[in-house]
Amino acid sequence: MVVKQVFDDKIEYISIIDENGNADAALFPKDVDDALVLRMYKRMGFARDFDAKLLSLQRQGRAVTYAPLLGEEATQIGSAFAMGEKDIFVPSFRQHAVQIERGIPLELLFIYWMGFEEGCVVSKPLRYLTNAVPVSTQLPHASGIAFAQKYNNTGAAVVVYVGDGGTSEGDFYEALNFAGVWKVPLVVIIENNQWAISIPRAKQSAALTLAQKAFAAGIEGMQVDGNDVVAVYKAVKDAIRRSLSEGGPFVIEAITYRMGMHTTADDPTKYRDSSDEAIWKNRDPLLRIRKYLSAKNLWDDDKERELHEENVKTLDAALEKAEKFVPDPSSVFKNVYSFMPDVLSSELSAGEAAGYWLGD
Ligand SMILES: Cc1ncc(C[n+]2csc(CCOP(=O)(O)OP(=O)(O)O)c2C)c(N)n1
Ligand SMILES: [Mg+2]
Repeated sequence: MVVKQVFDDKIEYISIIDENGNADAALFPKDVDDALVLRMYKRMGFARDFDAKLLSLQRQGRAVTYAPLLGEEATQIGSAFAMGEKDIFVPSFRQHAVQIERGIPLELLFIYWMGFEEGCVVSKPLRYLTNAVPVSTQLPHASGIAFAQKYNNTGAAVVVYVGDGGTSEGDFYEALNFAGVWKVPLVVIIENNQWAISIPRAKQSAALTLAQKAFAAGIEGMQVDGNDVVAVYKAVKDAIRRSLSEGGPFVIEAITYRMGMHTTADDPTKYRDSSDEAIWKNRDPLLRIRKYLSAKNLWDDDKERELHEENVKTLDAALEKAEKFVPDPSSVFKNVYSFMPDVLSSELSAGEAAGYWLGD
């Protein structure tokens, strides 16, 4: 009889700037200077203002629905800053801050949340997929796109996002399995915000970490403090570099918290303990960087106010354009495929002939 250990691995968790704004000097990435931290802080502030604007628009009936990112700014901004120009971004439906940083016009994002198909049209030459609302369907797509990058030797990686709940879907495992076998340049960011609508993380999986799900596919996994923008930046940057140089995928579980509701159709007070919310309020991703920068005399209340005023101006200008947008209902038939298949063109003609959408 033989008894031997045939599998042994570990999950590391990294955090660099803590809740009080203190940085771990030994872990601090060499390619991150004060100017970069400042830039990332400002963009987190922009993301928060964007979020507040969309929430307010929805409450006024000027947007149909919205999935807030409040609390998840560091995961999104840190990872967006880590991506290279060529890298391809594949979101689920909550990564508005990444969309903004990747250059998707603000106006288009407003148009999307106003419910118009045109908001889904990829803004070329940017390299990304549009939101995937069916949970985890973006993952097999991302694996396939990553395979194409390897096959065509483009030197680009694919960065795909999925929620904690999304890791329970078959698509998640299938995408990881494929990525592991073909060693594609794929970085999977599990944006673990502790909730999948009303299902808490503990009821989502009995696994101690979600990152360890990577191991079954022969992929490396790690956890990062998802409320620490510097730690996320470092983790994602390293993962992209490694996935390209060693031709293998990587899974990063970013531990964060959905401070708001799942979407504007949801009310978390019905299922969530407010004491939990208070704990995470102290871990606010903006607060710690503000403390970090203030201690270095790089930030103060005046700068904060100016930033906010500037953000509101930028957002209002984009919104004004978006609200003048006249949608074309036939666009639901367009942009689905690179060409319009017969079945869609005959439906489009029938619809036009019946005048379905020409009236009020
Ligand atoms: C296949 C599928 N099942 C169910 C839903 C309904 N639904 C939308 S979001 C969501 C929860 C997603 O949770 P998570 O993956 O943690 O992402 P988060 O919303 O927290 O960002 C569910 C169940 C859906 N959109 N698609
Ligand atoms: Mg979630």
